[in-house]
Amino acid sequence: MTDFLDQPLGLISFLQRPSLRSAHSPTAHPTKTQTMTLPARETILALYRKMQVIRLCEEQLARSHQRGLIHGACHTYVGEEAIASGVCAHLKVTDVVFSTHRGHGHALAKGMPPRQLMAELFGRATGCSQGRGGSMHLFSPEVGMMGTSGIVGPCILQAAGAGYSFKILKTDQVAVAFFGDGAVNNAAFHEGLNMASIWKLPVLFVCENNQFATEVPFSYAAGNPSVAVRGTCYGLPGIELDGNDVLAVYHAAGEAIQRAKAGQGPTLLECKTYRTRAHAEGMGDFTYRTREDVEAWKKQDPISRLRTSSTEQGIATADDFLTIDTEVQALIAEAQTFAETSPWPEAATATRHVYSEV
Ligand SMILES: Cc1ncc(C[n+]2csc(CCOP(=O)(O)OP(=O)(O)O)c2C)c(N)n1
Ligand SMILES: [Mg+2]
Repeated sequence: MTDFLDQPLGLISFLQRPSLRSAHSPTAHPTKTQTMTLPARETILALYRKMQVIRLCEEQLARSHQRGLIHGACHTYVGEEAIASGVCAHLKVTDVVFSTHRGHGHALAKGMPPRQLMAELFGRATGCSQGRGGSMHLFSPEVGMMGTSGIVGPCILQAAGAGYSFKILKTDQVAVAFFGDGAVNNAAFHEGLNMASIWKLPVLFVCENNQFATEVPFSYAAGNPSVAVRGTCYGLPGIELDGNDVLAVYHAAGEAIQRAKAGQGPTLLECKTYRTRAHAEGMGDFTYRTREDVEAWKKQDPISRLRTSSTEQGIATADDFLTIDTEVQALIAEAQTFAETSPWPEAATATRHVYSEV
């Protein structure tokens, strides 16, 4: 048999090689058993609401992409909402987030209004980057959203750099880097974690391990399937958790941010999750993973999981969730109308913001 490595990359069919398929089935994905105190009911409902804002916004963006309203790429965060929501719930407006190509959820969780996000993807002057950036250049320093990026990896170094300046300036701010499993074999990961560790910087490294980098399974790309253990290599805590459990993420992020702010240095969180839409809108999805895998992971949907566990435990009622759903639907509908009816940037201003204007 021809060795896999002898084949041109284009001929590789991952589905023919079971060992290259997703390493974690939704029923077998590891969850660190922790004793967690449940947050207050208001916090749980706020987490639910934030996840719904991200989900409904992303679904609306997917429809808009199909209608040709979006200019440039559109990578949705559907299925991964618990991570941004659980982490950002602890952040103040002065704390900062450095994001990825899949960053709509990070922007919304950090406080960007959906209308500003949608208008940006539609290329309108009312977008957060005045319609010049699109999905992968979402900037809103006013709310601590320091940018999405089409380049995999640098957000890790940028967050370490921000942490370094917070340490020098003796502020109580924290910097967060969100990144995918595709970033952890990039040099930025190793340099960033090591420097943050030796200088005990107030940084939180959040790996969103959705098990694929575009179509490449992490189980194929990584000699060691655990990202969390790599923290130990650099002398910082690495915690693996169920990234579809918003309360687990909220709990772990809360402790990590407390450590960072107390001067005890950075933490690495590996949040196991799964994206349930294609890598980017308009791309095919079933050459490297199966419909069955995706359907199985949809059953681990973080939003329905929170709704079910909260109603079962008597924390909230079906009516509470329905009220939130209705409010969020109205918010997203308003954002869509705002974005569609917003003006285009003036052509005469096309060269503004290219060079510094003093
Ligand atoms: C430095 C760099 N290398 C390659 C790419 C091409 N690329 C775009 S998205 C992507 C996959 C990233 O996977 P991951 O980090 O796991 O994020 P996910 O898409 O799964 O959320 C790659 C390799 C890039 N944008 N930047
Ligand atoms: Mg990935």
